[in-house]
Amino acid sequence: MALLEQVQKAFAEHYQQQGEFAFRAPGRVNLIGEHTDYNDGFVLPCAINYDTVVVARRRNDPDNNKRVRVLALDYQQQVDEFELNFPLEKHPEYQWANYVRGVANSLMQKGFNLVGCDLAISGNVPQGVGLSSSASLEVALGLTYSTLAGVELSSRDNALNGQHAENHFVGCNCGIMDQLISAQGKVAHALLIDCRSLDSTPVSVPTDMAVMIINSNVKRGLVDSEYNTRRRQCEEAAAIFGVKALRDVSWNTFAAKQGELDPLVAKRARHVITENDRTELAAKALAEHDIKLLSRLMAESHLSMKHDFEITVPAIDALVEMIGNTLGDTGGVRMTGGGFGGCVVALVPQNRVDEIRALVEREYPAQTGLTAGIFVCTASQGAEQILA
Ligand code: GAF
Repeated sequence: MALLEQVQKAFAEHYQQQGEFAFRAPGRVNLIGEHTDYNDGFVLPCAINYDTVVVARRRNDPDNNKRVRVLALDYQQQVDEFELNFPLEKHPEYQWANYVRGVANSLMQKGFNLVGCDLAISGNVPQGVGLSSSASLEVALGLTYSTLAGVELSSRDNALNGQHAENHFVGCNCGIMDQLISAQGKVAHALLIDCRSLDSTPVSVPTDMAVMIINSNVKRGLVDSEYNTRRRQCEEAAAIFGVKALRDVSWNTFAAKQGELDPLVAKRARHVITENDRTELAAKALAEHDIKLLSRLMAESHLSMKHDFEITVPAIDALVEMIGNTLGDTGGVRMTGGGFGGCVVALVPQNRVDEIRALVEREYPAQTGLTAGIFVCTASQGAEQILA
């Protein structure tokens, strides 16, 4: 059964009424530009054909019209209930509920007058593997709450609200990439996003190239603490250069002054500064179908994440090496997302997808004792209403 129908069915069974509205928002894969978003830099993600779906119904009992009830299909049908009174408190137990509360809380903080509702939520974005299931939930909820309240929320403001909820309510200091691509993704395109201006340029993904995502199935550990440490190191470097963010440091400036930085901080800064350059070049290469250049840039990006930013793990490195050696310059491969496990993204000629799949199925367990999950994705549309 399709995801929407499943959520509608669960909604009807649980609340004994049909849902009135439904919304979807996708996960994402980042082709290149890692840990650049919170440095005001460039990223090149695409939305993927895996979604979070929210089915909703406004409450029509006047005495209770600030009440929100939530059913989480992916968490053993757990439920949450709260009143839309600012400020909301965190759920004592369920982390998923903090996204639902956090998005509402951030909207109310901005003055939105939200209305009570019943919600049922489910998704097929793999969770906890760096494909932004949380951002897709935040963006789907932003669209749900604002539409139910009858207020305009631009895709950009929806993304910013999701990030605000994650930073200030859930407690993860993420950048804007994941929410923005989930809100603004475009079919068959990646977006080159300038994370300072938040302007984005669609770049078409060549039809003869497949976007493969290989989940290492390495349990991601220490993600939040390591992520926040990297952020601090980048801010420290920017302060030494006397700029707002590392986006403002050119390679020449960095090269001239790097000796003044703590060696570890210098490595972190070098990753961000070179990654920004690579990302702009990669967008151009993708647009011009220059796969050879793209292949080189993705390989360099991976090495920079491995040696300078130090966010890869051996199993991920093994995947990148085996796929990279086989693809040569006919495609590109690198780790994608925040790091410390998670997924690898590969741009693979359509006629080599089966070969790469067979390679990973054969070699990855032999080298690591792990089994990979393999998805062939299509670049998809950002968040939208799917039932009115
Ligand atoms: C995570 C964060 F949420 C993003 O904002 C981004 O920093 C990414 O890691 C690394 O590029 O997905």
